Amino acid sequence: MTFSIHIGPNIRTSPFFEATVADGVRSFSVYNHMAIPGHFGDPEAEYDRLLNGVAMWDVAAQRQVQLDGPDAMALAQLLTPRHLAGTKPGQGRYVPICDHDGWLINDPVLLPLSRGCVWLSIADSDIALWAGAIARERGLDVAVSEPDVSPLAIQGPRAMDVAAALIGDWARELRYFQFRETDLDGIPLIVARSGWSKQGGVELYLRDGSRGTELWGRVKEAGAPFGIGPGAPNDIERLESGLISYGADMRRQSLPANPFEMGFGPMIDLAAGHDFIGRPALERIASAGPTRRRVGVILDGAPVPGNARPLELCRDGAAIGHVSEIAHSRRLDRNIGVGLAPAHLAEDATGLSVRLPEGDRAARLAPLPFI
Ligand code: THG
Repeated sequence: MTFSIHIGPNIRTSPFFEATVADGVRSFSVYNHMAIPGHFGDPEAEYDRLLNGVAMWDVAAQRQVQLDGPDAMALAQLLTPRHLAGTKPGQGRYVPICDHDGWLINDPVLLPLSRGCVWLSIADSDIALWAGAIARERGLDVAVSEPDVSPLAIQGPRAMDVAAALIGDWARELRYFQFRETDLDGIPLIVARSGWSKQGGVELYLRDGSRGTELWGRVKEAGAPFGIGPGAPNDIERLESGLISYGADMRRQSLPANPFEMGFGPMIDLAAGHDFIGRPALERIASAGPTRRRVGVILDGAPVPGNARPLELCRDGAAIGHVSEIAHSRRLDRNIGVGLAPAHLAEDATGLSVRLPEGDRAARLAPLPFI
C-alpha cells in the first residue's frame, strides 16, 4: 500500500517549510491545520540523534494563542483548572484546558510575556476559537489572536551547547519552562527551556515568519560542530518518557478523558477556590473518585509497528480500556504503549492483552515513565 496525504491550500505551511524540504523531509503529518514534518528518511538515525546528540525540529504547528489586554491573566485563569496565582512574566507553565463538562480539550504551555499579554502554546485543537468565544461571552477586555510566531525546537543532550553557540552562554542559565526575549542579528526570538522530549533543550519562538529559512540555516550552522540534524517530535521517545500527546492519548471528540484520569490531578488545587471553566464538573468528578487511570503497557513478543488508531486493552479477552499509542523501544528492547485502564486494575494484573489488527498480544502494566 502506498499513498500520500496532499498538502493543498487548506493545510497551512510553516515558515520552515522550504528549509525542511531542502533538507530532505520525507513525510508530514497535520497538526493545528498545519503541515508538520514526520521524518527525514532515517527514523533510526533521528532517534539516535535525539538520544545521543542533538536534533532540530520544525514545530511551528505548535501555534500560539495570544491573549492581549487588561484581562489577559483573568482569561488564562478561566481557561485552565491549574491555579495561576504566582505566575510571573518569563516563567512558563504547563496548563491543561477543560470544557464545561471537565473533558480535556488541550494541554498547552502558558508563556506569560507580561501581565497584559500571554501566549498559550497549544496542542492540536482550536483554542483560539474557544478562548475568543469565552472572552466575548464573559465580557472580558482582552483580544485573542494567533500571532506570527513559529517555534523551532533544539533537543538532545548537546542541545544546550548549540543554544549557547547560537545565542550566548546565558541560554544555559534558563530554568525549565523559563523564557527570554532576544534577537539573532535582528531575527526576533523568544528562547525557552522546553520541548516535547525528556532529552533537554530549547525552543526558539520565531516572531517573524519571513525569516524562517534564515533561522533554520543559523541553527544548522551553529549545530554543525555538535552533529545536529533535522528530525521531528519523536513518538518512541515520548512514550518512553511518558509525555502526553493530545490528539493521540485523548481528544474531546473521539477519545475523551478528564484531567484526573490523565494524571494532571496534582496540578489542580480545587481548594484554592479560583473560578475556571469546568470547575463544577471537576468537583463532581473529584468527589466521585477516579474510574480510569493512565497506564504504561508492555506488549510481549516481536516488535510491533505503530498504530493508526486506539487499540483495545483486554482482560481475559474482554475490552476493559484502551491503548492510545504503541511503539517498539530499542532502548528498552520492548514494545511499549500508554493508555487508560480501570482505576482499580492492579499494577500486577494478569490476563491482559492488547488487540492488534492481526490478533491479541499478551501484555502487562508498567509504571510511567518507562525511562
Ligand atoms: N512545547 C511548546 N508547545 C507545545 C508543546 C511543547 N504545544 C503542544 C504540546 N507540546 C503541548 N503539550 C505538552 C505536553 C507535555 C509537555 C509540554 C507540552 C512537557 N511535559 C513534561 C512532563 O510531562 O514530564 C513537563 C511537565 C511539567 O513539568 O509541568 O514538557 O512541547 N512550546
